[in-house]
Amino acid sequence: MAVVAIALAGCRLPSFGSFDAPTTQGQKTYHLWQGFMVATLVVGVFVWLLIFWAVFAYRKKKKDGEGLPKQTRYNMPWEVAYTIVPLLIVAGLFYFTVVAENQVTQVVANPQTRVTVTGFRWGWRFDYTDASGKVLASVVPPTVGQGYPQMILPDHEVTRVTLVSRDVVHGFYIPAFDYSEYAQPGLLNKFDFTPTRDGVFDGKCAQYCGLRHAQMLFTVRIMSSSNFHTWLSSQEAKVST
Ligand SMILES: [Cu+2]
Repeated sequence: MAVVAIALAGCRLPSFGSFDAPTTQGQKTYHLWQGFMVATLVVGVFVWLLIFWAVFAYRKKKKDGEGLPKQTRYNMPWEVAYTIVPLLIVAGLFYFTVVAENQVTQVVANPQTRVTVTGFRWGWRFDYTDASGKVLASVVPPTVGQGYPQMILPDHEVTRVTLVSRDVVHGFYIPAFDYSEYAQPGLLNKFDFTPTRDGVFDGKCAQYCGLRHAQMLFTVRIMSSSNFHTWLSSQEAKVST
């Protein structure tokens, strides 16, 4: 059933409340979600049909006397079947989840762009570096009340995000990407984003971290690779002067 569900996920299915993510990684999660929802619907409709069939076929009729009707129990083949079939369904969902998670967390050896994202009370900063760790550009939060910082990503290129926290645990969450990751002090969480279309998306802290947690907002802008690299070089000039 799960196999059918995942196969169906390739078609134009509704989003079922999730986001049609603008990254190849987010697409894996998106399709997993669609597969889960189709599997859920198949099971749900099957159960509803059984319920309505039982309600109508075994309703109390005129010819039935008083008292309980014939009681049926201990049907071994059926009991074994309805134990094993759900176990198989859960095993299938588990399998596809592991496959999708591995695809989402897979990192390439040589990403074109690297950005260190630092969460702190209460904001985010984005430091673009080269492979050696030299800072090429920094996006820091504007002064309070002057808007929120923006992380810029190049389209159709791999960007390695190294996520860290300066103080407590924060949640780096971009709903439209179908992705969330903890920013933890003393830990470097690494993952890749490979954007597939331009746009601006909202991000926020998803882990309650104190008084101004609600102000830990940011946006993500995906722009063409050429525009991105023009922007990056203009920032490099600023950093070096
Ligand atoms: Cu936070």
